[in-house]
Parts: sequence; structure tokens; C-alpha cells
Amino acid sequence: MALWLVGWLPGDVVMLCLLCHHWHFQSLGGRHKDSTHTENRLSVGLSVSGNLLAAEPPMVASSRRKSVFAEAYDPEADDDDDGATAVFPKTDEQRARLVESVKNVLLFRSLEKEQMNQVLDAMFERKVQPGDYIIRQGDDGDNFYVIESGVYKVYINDKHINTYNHTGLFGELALLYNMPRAATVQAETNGLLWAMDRQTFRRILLKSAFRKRKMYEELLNSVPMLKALQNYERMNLADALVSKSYDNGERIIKQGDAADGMYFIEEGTVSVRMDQDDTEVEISQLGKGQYFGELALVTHRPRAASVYATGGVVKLAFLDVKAFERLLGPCMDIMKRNIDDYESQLVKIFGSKNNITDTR
Ligand code: 1OR
Ligand code: 1OR
Repeated sequence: MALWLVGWLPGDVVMLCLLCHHWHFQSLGGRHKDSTHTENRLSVGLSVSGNLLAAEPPMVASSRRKSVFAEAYDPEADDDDDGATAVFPKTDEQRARLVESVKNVLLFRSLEKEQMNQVLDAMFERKVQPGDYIIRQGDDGDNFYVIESGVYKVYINDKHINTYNHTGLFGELALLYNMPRAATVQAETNGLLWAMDRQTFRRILLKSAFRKRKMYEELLNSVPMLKALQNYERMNLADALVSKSYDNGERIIKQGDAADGMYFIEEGTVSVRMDQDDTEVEISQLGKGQYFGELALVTHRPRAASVYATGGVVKLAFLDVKAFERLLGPCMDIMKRNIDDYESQLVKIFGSKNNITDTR
């Protein structure tokens, strides 16, 4: 028998999925079998503001789920961010290692310098050994972790779903969305982690990170290619994006240039043009929800075409090449298929494959 209740917790907008069915755990909110807690606990599946973070509740809940999803979690209304920020003194050597470890943390990207210093002050070192459980699925969130070294395996309901190899971060979900740990994280090797307590995380990071994820949610859900990503991966992508806007007629990409990233179109249209006999010929127009600039990143060649803003101000979300390589692996096949499409179009328009085929 499955019983579903949908309700609101004070201060947080969460969907409580109470499932009494042999305490069968859903993809969020279950626990790893080695957890020291008793088994007879409720499974709490949480869904927050749209489907960027989707627990997969059973089908019986789907009609109710919609109305809950329409509500937005409001971090402004969250009063979990009072009090002083912890400061852990560090040697120069420790601080240098920490700075190196957090360099590529996407969640920190939108922080001001002062906030970044607070983050560095608040982080503390934790050494781990093979077999150590850092996080157990279903527990309350205490810390958030950035990896300096070590291999860590991630399990949901005892199933291995992810591995971190000496880089990355974990433990952000429970703190961002005020929910139980979505997965278990276990060290495979000796390792070093930098931890930040929940209070500090929420005070410094919650609002900026949450806003950013919310801001890009609609865009990322509207790009068909990104359906190849899991919700969790799309959230990481949102952290990595940088907004850019261009005036009508402005050039965004110049054919032949080296590539530094790709773009998703949030608003407006762009014109793709190729050099042909001393002029530029328009080969395509792209609009909202479409992307460009991926070709040079996939082929590691110069830009195949120029791209201009058309029809008013164009708002774009830029993804740099490093984040592209880290986050868009699961979309590579789709992008390559689109590139095959470019090639056949190229033959139609110019009568030869020109400068695309020899790029691969
Ligand atoms: P947390 O605070 O919930 C467990 O504690 C952490 O595991 C979680 O934050 C993430 O930082 C990390 N789905 C959910 N959590 C994940 C995932 C993940 N991978 C790492 N964590 N998925 C893997 C996506 C490649 C989705 C699986 C359906
Ligand atoms: P890029 O990194 O080479 C220019 O920078 C971008 O224009 C390119 O990635 C694509 O994202 C985008 N052929 C080549 N590039 C195209 C094309 C295209 N359309 C958009 N771009 N063709 C148009 C097919 C409808 C084939 C050439 C005629």
C-alpha cells in the first residue's frame, strides 16, 4: 500500500513523499545499507522548484506533483543564515592548497571577492581513509565538501552511480535544498577533503547558487540536446554558465578564431555566416533554446563560421571550454550528429564540404 502526503515544512518549501511500502526508498531519501540508523524510517523524496532536481516519485503521485512543482522554493524566506561565520586559521601552505582545490568549483563562480575570502576562511581540512563513509544517504546534511585528493564513489540505494577522481565537490544538495542526503559517498582511497559547515554554506552560497540555478532552469530544460543529461548534471551546468548580452549587429564569434567556449541562446536571434569569395553568406539563423559555437570545441579547430546578434539585444549563456569538456560528455553523440547535418547542408549550399570535413 502506498500512501502519499504532500505538505509544506515551515520555512522551506518541500514536497514530502510519505511512502509506506515496505519502506521502499525512492531515488532520493533512501539510505545505504551500511547506515547505522534503524531501517524503519520514512522515505522523504523532495522536489524543489521545477524539475531541475527531480526525485522520482511513484506514478500515483504525478497529478499532485504538478501543483507542488509550480511553487518556487524561496531562499529569501529562509532564516537559516543568521549568526557568525566560522574561521579556521590556516598556514600559507594550507591556504595555497585550498585555493588550488576550489579554483574550479562552479558553485563558487558567482561569489564576490569578499564572499570568496569568507569561504576560504570557513573551510577546514578532513583526512579520509579507504572505506570511510563521508555521507550516508538519508542523513541530515552537515557539511559540504570540496575534493583536494582521493577517489570517492557515490551510491544511491546501494547502486554505484558516480565516481569522483581527485577533483569535484559533493554534499551540496542537502544543504542547498534543505533535504536529506540524496546519496552515500564513500572514500575508495586515502584522500583529503575541504569541508564547510552547513550554516556557512547556506549563509554565503545559498542565495547566489539558488538564484543562478533557477535563472537557467527554463533555458536548460528547453534545449533538446540537454535531455541527454540527468537533472543533477543539468544543475551543475547551470552553475557553470555565464550570462552575456550583445547588441543588434554585434559579432559574437569570428570565423577562423580560436574557440574558448560555446553559447546557448536565452533571448533573441543570431545569424551564422560563412566567408565566401570576399563576402559573408548567411547559412543559418538560430533562436531561443538553440546553441552554437560547439563545433570548434568538438573538433578542436578554429571557428567554422561567424555569428552575429540580430533582431535587437541577444542574451546568451556562455559555457567555457573547460566546463564544456567536463559537463557535456553525455551530449557528445547528439552534437556529432548535428555536425554531420552541418556537413550535408554545407554541400548543398557551397557544393563542397569546405572547411568542416578536414576538421575531424
Ligand atoms: P547530498 O548533499 O545529497 C550526497 O549528499 C551527494 O552525492 C549529493 O549531495 C551530491 O553532491 C552527490 N544524484 C544525486 N547526488 C549526487 C549524484 C547524483 N552524483 C553525486 N552526487 N547523480 C549522479 C549524476 C552523474 C544522479 C543519479 C540519478
Ligand atoms: P563553431 O565553434 O565552429 C561557429 O563557431 C558556429 O556556427 C559553429 O561552431 C556552429 O555552432 C554554428 N556549419 C558550421 N557551423 C554552423 C553551421 C553550419 N550552422 C551553425 N553553425 N552549417 C549550417 C547548417 C544549417 C553548414 C554550413 C552551410
